[in-house]
Amino acid sequence: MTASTPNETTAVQAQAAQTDGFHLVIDALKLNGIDTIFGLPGIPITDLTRMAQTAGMRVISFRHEQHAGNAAAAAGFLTQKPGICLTVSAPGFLNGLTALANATTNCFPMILISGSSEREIVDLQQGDYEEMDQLAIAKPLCKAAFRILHAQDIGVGVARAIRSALSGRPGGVYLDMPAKLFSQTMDAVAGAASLIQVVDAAPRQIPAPDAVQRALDVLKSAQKPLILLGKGAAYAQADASIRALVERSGIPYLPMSMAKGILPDTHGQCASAARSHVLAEADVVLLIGARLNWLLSHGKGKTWGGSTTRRFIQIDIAPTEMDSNVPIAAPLVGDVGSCVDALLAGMGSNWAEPPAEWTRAVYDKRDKNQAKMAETLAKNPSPMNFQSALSAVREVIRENPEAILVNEGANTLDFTRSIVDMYLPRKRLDVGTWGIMGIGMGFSVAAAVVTGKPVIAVEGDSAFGFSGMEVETICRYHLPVCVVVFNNNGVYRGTDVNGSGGADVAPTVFVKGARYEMMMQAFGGVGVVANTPAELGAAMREAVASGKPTLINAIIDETAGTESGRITMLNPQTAKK
Ligand code: ADP
Ligand code: TZD
Repeated sequence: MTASTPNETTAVQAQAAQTDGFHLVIDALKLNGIDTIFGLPGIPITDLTRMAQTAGMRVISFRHEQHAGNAAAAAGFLTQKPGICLTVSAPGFLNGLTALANATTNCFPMILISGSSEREIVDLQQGDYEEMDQLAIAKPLCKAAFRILHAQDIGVGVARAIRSALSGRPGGVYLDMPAKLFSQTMDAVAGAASLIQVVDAAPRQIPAPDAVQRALDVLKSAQKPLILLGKGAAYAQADASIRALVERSGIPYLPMSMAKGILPDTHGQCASAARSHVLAEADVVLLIGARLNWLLSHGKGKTWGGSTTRRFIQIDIAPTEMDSNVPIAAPLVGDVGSCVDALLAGMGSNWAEPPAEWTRAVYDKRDKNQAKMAETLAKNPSPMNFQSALSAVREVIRENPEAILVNEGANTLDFTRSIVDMYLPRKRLDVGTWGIMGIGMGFSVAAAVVTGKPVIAVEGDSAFGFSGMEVETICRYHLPVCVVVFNNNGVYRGTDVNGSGGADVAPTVFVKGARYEMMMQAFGGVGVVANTPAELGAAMREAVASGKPTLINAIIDETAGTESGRITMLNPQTAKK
């Protein structure tokens, strides 16, 4: 064997010092503090998942891309870092797309990265494996969409995706990566230099001083003020400032579903149990990170007492949100933290509390409604109804305030939201702006992975079915998730009959007495049947204490549910009447 010449050595070193598309994607994500990928492998991204894991990233592999996408969205909401969902082309991409659109609708930051077929073949429609013009399809369904064709552009592409997901109103971003990109090679030093570490991805947006003064003037003039907190306020992680504003102003507040816990639901100024009263009566409403969409009856009509003189102050990072449904008297455009701090500074130390007549009326109403609710919760019917089952869940959450509650269904959602108090911010994840079913197991996996805290998923039996197969994922990663299925044998309830008298069951009815707990047992987890609140509470406590994946099949009276829960009026037949 002859010794190599210096020139040959340099050539070998140069060859060794190459990088490729796979590694540049991983390095770009890691450089930006992203350490987890939720996805599902296959051509052309299988090696990317392997290499990411080898490179020290957490790769959580799902059974269906929609749930990986939902996990990425929830991770984004919880951490203020875009959650990453990685899928294969066409069908995998489409499976992830629902989650991307849902994330965008909810203002959650996530990035869907999908492998795709070769441009040349797709554009000539020559029939490639899983051919689809994914970029064009994603564009109208997300906040931004980009395609990276060259390895040297990976740094820019990833940086643009991160900045688009996080800055301004957060949302979903699509990043298209044709198969060929991954195997492209380039000089490793040049590759490293091409990556971008995004500086200040979500810049603070300071509200204009005159807008702050206008907001304060409107708030000061109120006789019956109300503060309404939305999930934008929860996302903003300005918990201490929000609490200070609520307490210093002395104004009653109402949290939207995912804003529960920014202040504990047991706080003296919480008006949740007097919701109808405060919405109908308030003369000035300060919205903090909440849109006046269908969930708030568009800011008008019966829910709002038919009033046309009420004035709104709205804090939102998106200027175009203002006047989207009703006039906004005092728009306060900026990030929640900066806006709330500016209001606090402007309020000074001698801010007058709202008239006692108003606050007394609100808290009297609340206390009365809570007493009524306590009576209902104390009943112990057999089989359980939603309220009696939730009296057990309520206690377990009270004992474990750090647990994350995931919640979907119709009646299961509505009753849980109003019965189960939350004590800490960002502990409640649910169906959000669309009222979408199927977020359950994806959100649960993400919550467990990014927080390490116990997760309790309270699921309607129909809702659970959308993502039920992910119990295997939960078992595979040994996640501390306790799924409680409220089993009432169907969608909304289990008692509908086939109008034709035929042999098929009605469209809303499932197999009676289904053994959901066996699904968890099938993968090595714990499965329990609960027939009483005591059994349910005991099984939940055991699950939280052990941290073992658990599914509790909670048997609920099949006659207990209401069609569509509390949004029955949106059904065309009901709306017609
Ligand atoms: P909810 O359903 O709880 O009422 P929405 O999703 O309707 O809440 O509203 C959330 C709002 O919060 C959106 O309009 C969004 O633009 C806004 N938002 C999100 N993050 C921030 C932030 N950091 N600062 C200000 N507004 C924000
Ligand atoms: N598909 C999707 C993706 N989202 C939806 N919201 C629906 C269908 C319609 N839908 C609801 O709005 S709630 C619900 C469906 C199918 C399920 C209700 O039944 P459940 O809950 O068993 O989950 P309850 O507690 O028995 O009402």
